[in-house]
Amino acid sequence: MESEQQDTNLEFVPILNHLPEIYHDNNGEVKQKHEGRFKNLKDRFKQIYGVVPKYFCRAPGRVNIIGEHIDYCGYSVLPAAIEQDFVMAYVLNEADEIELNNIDKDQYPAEKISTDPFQKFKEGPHWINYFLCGYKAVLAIDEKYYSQVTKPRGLKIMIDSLVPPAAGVSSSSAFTVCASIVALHANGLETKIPKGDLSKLCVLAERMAGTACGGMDQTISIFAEKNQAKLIEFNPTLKAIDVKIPASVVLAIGNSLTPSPKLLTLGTRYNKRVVECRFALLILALRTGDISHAKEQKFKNFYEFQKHLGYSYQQMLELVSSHLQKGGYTPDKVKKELGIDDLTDLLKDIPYANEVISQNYQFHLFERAYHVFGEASRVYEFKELCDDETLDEAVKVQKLGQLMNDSHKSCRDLYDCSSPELDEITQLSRDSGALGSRLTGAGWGGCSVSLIPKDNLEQFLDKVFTYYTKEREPGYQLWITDDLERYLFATQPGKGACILDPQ
Ligand code: NG1
Ligand code: MG
Repeated sequence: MESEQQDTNLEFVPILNHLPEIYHDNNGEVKQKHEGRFKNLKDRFKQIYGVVPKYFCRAPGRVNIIGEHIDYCGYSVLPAAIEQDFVMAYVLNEADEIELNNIDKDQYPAEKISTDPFQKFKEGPHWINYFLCGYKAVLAIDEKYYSQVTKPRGLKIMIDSLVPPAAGVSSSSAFTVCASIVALHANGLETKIPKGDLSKLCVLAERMAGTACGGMDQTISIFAEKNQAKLIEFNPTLKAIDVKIPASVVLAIGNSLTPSPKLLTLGTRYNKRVVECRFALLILALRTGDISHAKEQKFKNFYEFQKHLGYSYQQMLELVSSHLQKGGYTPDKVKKELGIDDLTDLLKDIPYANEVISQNYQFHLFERAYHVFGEASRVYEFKELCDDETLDEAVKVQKLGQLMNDSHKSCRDLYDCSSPELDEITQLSRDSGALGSRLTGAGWGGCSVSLIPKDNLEQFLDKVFTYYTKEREPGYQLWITDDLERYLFATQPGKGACILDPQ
């Protein structure tokens, strides 16, 4: 039976006692691995701070099963949390400062910051900014919440993350969410901010740090439940609805080994796509209504526009075909279409919009819009197939796989967010027995997700491992060779963020 989180205002981030319980799987393997990890974290904490940590907070990364680059257009997406998570061990600090150490001290050297939630982000893409995102989310964005804290508490924190960075499995949001919950807990707000508000605040905070993101990653990291994928609906209200992936299949994640550092490429990749969707929306609104639709920005996103028209996804696709041109628009052409001289006014809420405009000559409005409406419709088809109890299982999983393949094709050909390596690993996955395979997350590198019949899993993994052992061009980096399972692994939907009480 489908259970829905109807009212996000009734739920708070849980505090669980008994540390490794959430990491159990049916044969106990996962538990053992994590026990070692937590012991190491405690030991390192003691070495650095001279005391044992009082609490642990953890927030998972995610895999997006289907629904790519549509959350910021207002449409629903279908992710699941992965087992890999961010963990912060912590104690309160009597001094008014926050000390942060990371198990990986070479990549992430120690930092000390003040407890002022209104402090500026560091210049450039510094890792501490993700901590600040979570911290600000709770203590600097919504006065209703932060006014309840007279003096933010100092903290001593040790971080350990198993979420691969820059890989499309949302390490940034796992970091942000984890930091936000530590800030909640340290300042006595854990029973004051409902999960739904917390995830919206984390989205706003990540946008302050530069990415014009939607809300998929933060919401799934907070709302995920073990063995449940979720349909995340942002409209008309935020909901996380259970989706049962059929029992005969399993999901596997494969890292393409090409990192996709989002904050370094905002102007030409992620935020550019957000700008392209905005231009497409404004032109379509103008063509179907009066000039005020565009000038007054009556619709915040494609979802609101579609709702206003009362159109089906098919009708939206037809609208795109009749009113937008293939092959790109120059900024001057966009201005001409909209009958205005200055584009910046229409992009005020999009971070780095000026960089986007100055760095690009072509904006692919037809292609981006056509992807969005097709993908939004595939998400609901996927959910309906999963819910259909009358359909033969073999037919069902074959259709689910096809939707994932269609999604990849659309990301590659229309949204232009794939890469040669992602195309290679998704094709290899299909050739190795996957029913469907696609890029997951923002793309341009990072990971693939594949749907595999459970009975074929071993064979599938054996064949796809050749991606990692294959000879490649000199200079092509395969940065870990002794633990290939970090790059290719089967995954079950995992549990959402929580505070772990080791007592
Ligand atoms: P990743 O791939 O984890 O950076 C990003 C966005 C999502 C969503 C996807 C594409 C962030 C924090 N998340 O995820 O909101 O738009 O891309 O579907 O930027
Ligand atoms: Mg990210």
